[in-house]
Amino acid sequence: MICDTDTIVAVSSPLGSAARAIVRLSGPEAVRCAAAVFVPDRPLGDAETYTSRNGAVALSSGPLRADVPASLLVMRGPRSYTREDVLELHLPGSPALVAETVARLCAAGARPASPGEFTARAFAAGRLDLAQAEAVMAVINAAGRRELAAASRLLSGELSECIESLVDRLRRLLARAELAIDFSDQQVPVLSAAEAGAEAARLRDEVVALARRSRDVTHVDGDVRVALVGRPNVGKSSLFNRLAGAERAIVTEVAGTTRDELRQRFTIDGTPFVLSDTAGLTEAVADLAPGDDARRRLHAAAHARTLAVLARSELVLAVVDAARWTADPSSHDDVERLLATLAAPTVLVLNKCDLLPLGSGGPVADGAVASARETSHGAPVVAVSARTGEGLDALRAAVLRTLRRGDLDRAADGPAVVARHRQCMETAAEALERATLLCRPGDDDAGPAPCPGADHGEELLALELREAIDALGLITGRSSPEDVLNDIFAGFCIGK
Ligand SMILES: Nc1nc2c(ncn2[C@@H]2O[C@H](COP(=O)(O)OP(=O)(O)OP(=O)(O)O)[C@@H](O)[C@H]2O)c(=O)[nH]1
Ligand SMILES: [Mg+2]
Repeated sequence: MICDTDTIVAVSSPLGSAARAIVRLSGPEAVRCAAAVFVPDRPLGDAETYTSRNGAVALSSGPLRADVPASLLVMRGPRSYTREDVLELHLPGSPALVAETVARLCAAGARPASPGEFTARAFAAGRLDLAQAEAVMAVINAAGRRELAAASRLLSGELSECIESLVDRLRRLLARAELAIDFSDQQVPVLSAAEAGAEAARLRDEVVALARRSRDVTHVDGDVRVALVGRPNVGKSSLFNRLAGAERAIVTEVAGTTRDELRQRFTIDGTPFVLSDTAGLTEAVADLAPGDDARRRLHAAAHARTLAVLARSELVLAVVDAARWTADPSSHDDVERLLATLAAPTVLVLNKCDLLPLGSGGPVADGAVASARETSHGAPVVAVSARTGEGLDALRAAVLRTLRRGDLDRAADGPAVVARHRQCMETAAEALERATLLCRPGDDDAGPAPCPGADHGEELLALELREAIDALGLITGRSSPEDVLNDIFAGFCIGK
């Protein structure tokens, strides 16, 4: 679809009867096709760009022939939306007249446009990047003034500029990593592990900060979306029921009970929220037996749904099991990684504190909170028990505080995004987190980390940097595969 160069036609105005309708053409044969149905008062051939012609659409040939007054707006490529010749026929909004006009344009050689095909051509011609193309749809669908303002900011290219500058820096770091690969058999210091690690960590933090400051254009006027995420069985559904004040989510001792997103509205001090319970995040997909494809697909699908919920959320409650947290410090690494890369502001929730000696107010819980703060990348930490209700008020207060802080950040200079963009930023942040870990000096027990300078260290670093570049490139469409593009444009209306 993206590369077609034939001439397309579609009705650009809403369906039904109206005072006027617009039929739009784009492509190399647009002028010739228009000339087959429209009789201008002056010749069309020499019409300059952004000029119009009055004239008439000849309704039918033969004795019933009637001319209907119409006008034609001419936008010559490359100074047009698609950078091709674009023509708009403005005519009385009679569905019968519009249908006959389109049929005759098709008979003259035009083809009916697919949804979003005009914008897809604008994208393919470099007129818009992908984020701006998505903004076009957001502008059309905006339901309120604030949504419209946010969509217009996305259309202005503000997000794309931020992304491009991050990609430039990533490319420079990648170039140095690749140089280090070329010189790896010689003692030439091209890139030290410390230097690469520090820049990768800076870039990771900037990507995450950008995502956290951003606002979903489709949701600026609605309730704030809060997601509960964490490993299976940590008590997400139990907390969901507590916060929502209803026994809606199924709670069992079996890990992996929740498979789908479950949503419920609730309020804290009059502020409305939509809370989402999600399937537990787990690495277990990789651990499943190779033959167990059905379970693997089930796990992968649940995992993907949780990631999609995360990308749409304005606040994340990352839940861990407090008993496991105190007993197994190696479980902290996962949480640290999650909190370093989440695109939304986060509250770290230590649940099941009733299982600790003396509950959520006791010294063991205090110790757990203190160690969690060290790992939480600045996110507030709250100790709770979904079973007894302890700490729930503190959790509600932390939710409000974190959102207010997030709101201030966003109000200052946050870019407008759609959920897909946040997901891409998260993928980039995860790759950069792995790049940062690669560059850390190895501890003696674990053996040397594969940092630059070690065997294949530069190759691994380059791999992660390329993944981050590709993930960010998906936002602007620089690295988007054809099927992703087709999916996005298929969500457009016909005629845009
Ligand atoms: N002691 C104690 N048990 C809890 C608490 N919260 C949840 N549980 C128990 O932990 C088990 C898992 O709880 P769920 O709420 O289903 O956990 P989940 O995180 O939603 O699990 P998945 O949907 O499988 O990912 C159940 O047996 C709960 O009764 C708590 O605060 N204290
Ligand atoms: Mg659950």
